[in-house]
Amino acid sequence: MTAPLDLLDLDPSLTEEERQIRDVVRQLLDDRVRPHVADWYEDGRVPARELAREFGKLGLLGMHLTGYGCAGASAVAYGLACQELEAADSGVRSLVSVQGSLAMFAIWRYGSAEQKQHWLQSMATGEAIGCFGLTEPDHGSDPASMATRARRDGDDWVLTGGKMWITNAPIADVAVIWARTDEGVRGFVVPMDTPGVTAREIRRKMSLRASVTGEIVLDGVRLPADAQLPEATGLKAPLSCLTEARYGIVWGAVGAARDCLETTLAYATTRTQFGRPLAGFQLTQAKLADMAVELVKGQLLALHLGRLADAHRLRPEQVSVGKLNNVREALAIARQCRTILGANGVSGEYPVMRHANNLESVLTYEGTSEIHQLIVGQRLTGLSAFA
Ligand code: TGC
Ligand code: FAD
Repeated sequence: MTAPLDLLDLDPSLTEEERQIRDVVRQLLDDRVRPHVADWYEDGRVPARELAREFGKLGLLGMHLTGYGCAGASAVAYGLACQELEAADSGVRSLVSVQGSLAMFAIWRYGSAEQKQHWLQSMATGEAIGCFGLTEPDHGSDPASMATRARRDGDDWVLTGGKMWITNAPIADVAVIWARTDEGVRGFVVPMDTPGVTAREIRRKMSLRASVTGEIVLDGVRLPADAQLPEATGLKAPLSCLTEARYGIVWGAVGAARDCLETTLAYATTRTQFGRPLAGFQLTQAKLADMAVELVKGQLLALHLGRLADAHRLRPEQVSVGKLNNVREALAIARQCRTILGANGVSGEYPVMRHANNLESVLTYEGTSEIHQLIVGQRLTGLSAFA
């Protein structure tokens, strides 16, 4: 028997191993995250280090990478893990995405043997936390215009500038920082205790409150020559890291939507008005049916992209199709679910408005919806409409 929301029987099309990984991740989140996440969200505090160690023990950090203690899981297995993580909270999925798909991936793909040896094992266990600094206060969607500068001084590099909206920055041990040099954009592995580096937490977020976000100031930060990622030349390098993280979001967003819909189905079948369950009204059923259809379409899309990734055939603009559709639809589902819960929909006792608020960030980060529309538009027309 498949779950009622699995209208298309997708579950049996997963392998036994994929289902097992998903179920183990779901259990960890049921035990360690779900009972507390509403409080973390309300307080704007999350025990990120503790969680990272627990996720590390389960092999979730850099899960799709190989070597250095990483699990070497398939893209579909990693996606299923992201779906479960974001069903708990988008901020918890972000912790894992930024660590594994951005910071670790950048070092794993573009780093020297020494950089990999030094950082990857401890990042895989969650002992060391990483962050990824691309966005700046004045340059978000257009990282090619970044102002952070790295200049040579003898054999050293000196970095000056600032990064904004950086997930995990205030708690990170290491940052992958992207900066402009005379030769173009380059990446640097920057220990956060390097003199000249400061990180300040961004408070008063109304979204992703169970995630730590910060600003990084780089004030004449002197780094040895070997801090540079040797294989990263040009903007293509950070953009390729984004493709990794965006892929996880394709799956994660449907996790948040699924959690909203499961909550709402249970609520609508038990709450009565006018002498019958909310779920018995045709208008409610129309909403539930439309949302369930969008959910399975999103899951199908994620699975299709995952199978392409495992066949090494996934292209960045295909990831944009998934990120654009699944985040947009997940947010629509969260908002619609909220209406069915009535006043309870605005309460933190239910996860729905938390997911809706989180998805506002997810819609913006890793490329806004408009940026993904333009990426797809460029693929369709052959014309770039960015600038
Ligand atoms: P453009 O000329 O199009 O591209 C420059 C070079 O990069 C290549 N490329 C990619 N390669 C791999 N993956 C991708 N996704 C790629 N996109 C482009 C491209 O082929 C080209 O290569 P080459 O060999 O010709 O040099 O660059 P552009 O300056 O026109 O910019 C294109 C645009 C707008 C799509 C890009 O700048 C963009 O994606 N902007 C959005 C910025 C963004 O998404 N930032 C995210 C920051 S990290 C974050 O938000 C983390 S949130 C926390 C979490 O993940 O949970
Ligand atoms: P802008 O680029 O100023 O865009 C504002 C609006 O203008 C958007 O609607 C956008 O779509 C639109 N727009 C921009 N250009 C165009 C165009 N050419 N055509 C049409 N519309 C356009 N960044 C990191 O580097 N690392 C992180 O870890 C990270 N974590 C984040 C965590 C959170 C909670 C948030 C909210 C953001 C995070 N970001 C991170 C930053 C994120 O990637 C940026 O916010 C995002 O790329 C958008 O940039 P911006 O906010 O500067 O918006």
